[in-house]
This record gives sequence, C-alpha cells and structure tokens, in this order.
Amino acid sequence: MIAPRLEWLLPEPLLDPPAFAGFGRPVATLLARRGFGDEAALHAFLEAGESSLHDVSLMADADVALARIERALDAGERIAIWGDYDADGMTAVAVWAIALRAVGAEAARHVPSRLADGYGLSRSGLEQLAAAGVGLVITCDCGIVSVEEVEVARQLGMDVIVTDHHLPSGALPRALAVVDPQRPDCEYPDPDLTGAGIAYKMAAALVAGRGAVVADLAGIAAIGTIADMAPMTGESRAIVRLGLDELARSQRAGLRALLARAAEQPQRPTARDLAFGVAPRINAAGRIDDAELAISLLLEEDPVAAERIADELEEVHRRRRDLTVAAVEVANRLAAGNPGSGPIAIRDDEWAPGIVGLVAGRLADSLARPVAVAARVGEELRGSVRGPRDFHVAAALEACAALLSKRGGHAGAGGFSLPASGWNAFAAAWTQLPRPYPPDPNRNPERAGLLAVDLVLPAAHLGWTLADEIDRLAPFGPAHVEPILAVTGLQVVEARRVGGAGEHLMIRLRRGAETFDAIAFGTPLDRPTPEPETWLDLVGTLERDEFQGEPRLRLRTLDYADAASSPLAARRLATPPTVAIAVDPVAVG
Ligand SMILES: [Mn+2]
Repeated sequence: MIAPRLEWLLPEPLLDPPAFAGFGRPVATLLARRGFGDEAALHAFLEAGESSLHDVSLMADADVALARIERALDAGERIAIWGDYDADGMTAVAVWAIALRAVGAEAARHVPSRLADGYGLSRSGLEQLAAAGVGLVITCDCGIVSVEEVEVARQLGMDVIVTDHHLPSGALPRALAVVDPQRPDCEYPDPDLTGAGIAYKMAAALVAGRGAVVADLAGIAAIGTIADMAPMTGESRAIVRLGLDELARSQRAGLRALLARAAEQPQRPTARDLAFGVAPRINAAGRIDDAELAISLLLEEDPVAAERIADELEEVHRRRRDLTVAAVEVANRLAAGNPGSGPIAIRDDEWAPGIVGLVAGRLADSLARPVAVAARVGEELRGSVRGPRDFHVAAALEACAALLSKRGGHAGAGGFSLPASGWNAFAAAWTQLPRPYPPDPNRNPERAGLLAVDLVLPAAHLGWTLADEIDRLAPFGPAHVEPILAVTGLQVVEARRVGGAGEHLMIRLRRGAETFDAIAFGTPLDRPTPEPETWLDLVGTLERDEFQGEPRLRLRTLDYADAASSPLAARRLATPPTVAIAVDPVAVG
C-alpha cells in the first residue's frame, strides 16, 4: 500500500459552481474558488492589457518627475540611471535607457556592484556621476531608503528622481520627486508594481508625451516583473501579457539572442520561460559577474555583438548554476546537524556572496524552516535569510539588530552583514528565536510537506479541452498559481525509475482503453514504485510536451498514493451511491 508522501490539502467541494462561457465545470469550479463572480470580471482578468493600465499621473510625484525629465531633455542636460544588480533593477535600467534613447538622450548608467558597493545609492557613485557632469539622477528599484545619499546628491548639485517599489523607512528622501506606490500618501490603485513595472509606466508616458514610438519597453519590464515575483494579477499581469506579445515579435538583437538560449520556443516565449530561463540568466550577471553584462545584452541592437554577449552570459549562468548546486549540497550537510523546526544559521566562507540568497531559498523550501546563510567578503560576513510564512524575516533580523552592522528586507526575505568575529554570537541569538516570529501562540508553525490542491478531478476529464482551458488562464505566478489537480480513476500499466541516478519516476496509466503518462521529477529513492494493475490517485499539473514529434499531455506529478489509502478515499465514500461508478466515484470539485 503506497501512502501519500505529502499532506494533501483538498479544497471544500463546490456543489453548484457558476457557469463561465467557454469553460467546463472543472475550470469553472476553479475560477469560482479564485473569486471570479461573473463573466465581466473574468474577462477583464484574462484579457488584461493596454486598457487595464492606470494613468501614471495617479502616482504621487509622477508628473513632477516627468516634467523634470522633459526639462533635462530640452536643455541637453546629462541624465544618469541608477539601478540595482537584480533582474528587476537591471531590466528597469534597460527600460529607462531605451526610452531616453528614443527621445534623443544617451543616459549614463550606474549599477552598483553587489560585492564592492552593495544595494542602493552611495556617496562614491554619486561623486563619480557629478564629476561626469550629470545633472539629473533617476533611480530605479532603489532609493526610497537612501535619505542621506540624496542629501549628498543635492550638495553635489544634482537633482534626484527616486522611482522605487520598496517600503520607505520613516521619512522620505528629500528628492525632487519620489515615485513609489508604497509611499503612505500615494493613492495609486495598484501597489504591487515592481521596479521594472514602475520604470515601464514612467518611461512609456515620457515616450508618448514626446510623440515618439519605441518597441520592447513592456517586453523587458515583463522580465523584471516576473523575476521579482509580482502577483500575476492587476497591472503586473497586464504588463506581462503585453510584454510576452512584444517579446515574441521583438527585432532587438540582444533580446532575440537571449530568447534563443532561454525560451523553449523563442518565437512564442511564455511566463514560465521568463521565470526559469530568462530571469536566472540576467540575475547570474549581478550575482557572480557584472550587471552591465546583462544590461548591455538587453540593449544590444547589433546581431553579431548580441551573439557574443549572449554566449558570455550563458557561461556566467552555467558557472552560477554549478556554484549553487555545490553550495546547496554542503548547506544540506551543515543543516542536518540542526534538528527541530527552529531557525538555522549556516556559514561557509568559500561561497560566492551572490548565491547565498539562492542557497537560503532552497533550504527554507525543503526544510520549511527559517534559514540564514552567510559568506565572507573581506573582514565582513554577508548573509541572506528566507523563511516560511509564519516567520517575519525583517522583524527577526530587527531582533538581532545589536549584533548586525546592516540589515534589511521584508516578511519573506532579507539580508544582513556583520563583522566576521561576530558570527558565533549572531548564530546563537538567531537559532534561539522562536517560531512563529513574532511569537503568537495562536499561529502554528507552517509544516513541511503540505500540498494545496486546487481541483479534484476524475481521470475522464484529463484531456486537451481541459489543457486548453487551463492555458487560457495563463500567465501564472504568485496569487494566481498554475492549477494543481488531484486526479483519481487511473490504473497503473507500468512504472519505472528514469534519469541518470533513477531520481525520476515515469508512470504509464490507463483510463478505460487509453493510456496516460505521468512523470514525477525528483521522487525520493525510498518512495515505492507503484505495481501494475493497482489504482492510483495522483496530484500534479497538466503539462504539454512532445513525444516522437507528436504533441501529448502528461501529468507532472508532485505526489501519488494507492487509491485505497489516498486522501481522496474519504471523499469517495461520501459520494451518494446513486452516482457511484465502480472505479470513478469522485465528483469534480
Ligand atoms: Mn525590485
């Protein structure tokens, strides 16, 4: 008997879902669960695009900022873009650079080095810009907390326009304009835009205002929007939909070279390609090389140069991947010495500081515990924290403030630095923090191994109609995830281990006279292989792929269990006998 490996969180059955034109009962059930009340709301969501964008003037200071940029353009004043070394920040820089070029200005670019400078504005960088004759600095994806540095810029005779989406820390910087929907006094209807999303809104307004036309602004902003995990709702969804269309048709040599390497079908890139192919490549440059490498690729218009830069970035990406795999292996060994469910602190001075966030993320996901990971930079340790939802990372770092030289972040992620000599004291304090944090006796620590199911489905519904309907709900992302299905009524034909070390499990299943394939990537080796002829319930997502040149569907499986011991068994028994079918008595829901 095979029991489930994870705990399946089944949705409450929905007996009478509303109808949505063009969607069958299963997807209609899903849509009702996601809060769509009527056709109009659903249509607005699915067709999000140009008409769903809000007027940028609704953002506090946006008009002041645009007027100041106009003045700089008219006067031929030197403009600099100050960005960040992650994919959101780098794509925001590229959006501004392309837009300013379209209206006749070649802007200077300044992206700090993760290693040498760290995040945000700095005195030395501002002094360089002032010495180069810059009169106006536009920040993107940073600047809202750079209160002191904005004073430095003023003393150097430069105006600053801050565009950012991070939370202010108390007083706003005294910049000429502060464009940030997280400003407490900003009444912009959509607070979830990323740095690249805000750059797109502002830059598109600038270009339109000057009567110019330029391609690829939404396409590049879509990359940053997805990289920064913006919810796939609201204006971010509209930018991603517009951007995917634009990327498909883009003539920009750098984008074409990047998509050729990072998208499954470069002529039809998807949100998944951006998340798992494009964004990691751009991020790799900022993590272990120079952010400018990725930005120059986004901007490149010459095909020969684009190929060369794309190859170079590809190599950086491969190196970043190898470094991460090796570091996660070591980190897992180090974490094994920390039983329990409390916070963990891990340090290895061999690790590249640019990958500690990735290592912390992998461990926090697999262990469902708060994880702090640090590496050495000179006399200092730089670290990154990720944690489950019951652990407020920024608040927890605040509790260790006395032991840290720098700290910052939000609920789910954060960063810190401290003198190398202070590690033991920090690790001791950190690992003693309670879970949940802040302590709340009514909140249970999140457990590892929960699997939230969106829809329970008899196998008869698995097919192209369902796949097409689910496709129409894309792009998926936070707040609108790819539907996870629990499927029942499948009998095993054969199951076998595949992959170099047998780490994946391939299951061929039968429903009636047809076969249906399932693939479970990364199935632990101690998981039993299902026996032929047994009935299996499976949880996973519906995936299109190609087999011997023919399109086919398969279930990308996250967990499976014998029908008799699966969490669906209880629901099967609850079904009235009048609708019971021998092998398939579970209703959609
Ligand atoms: Mn960002």
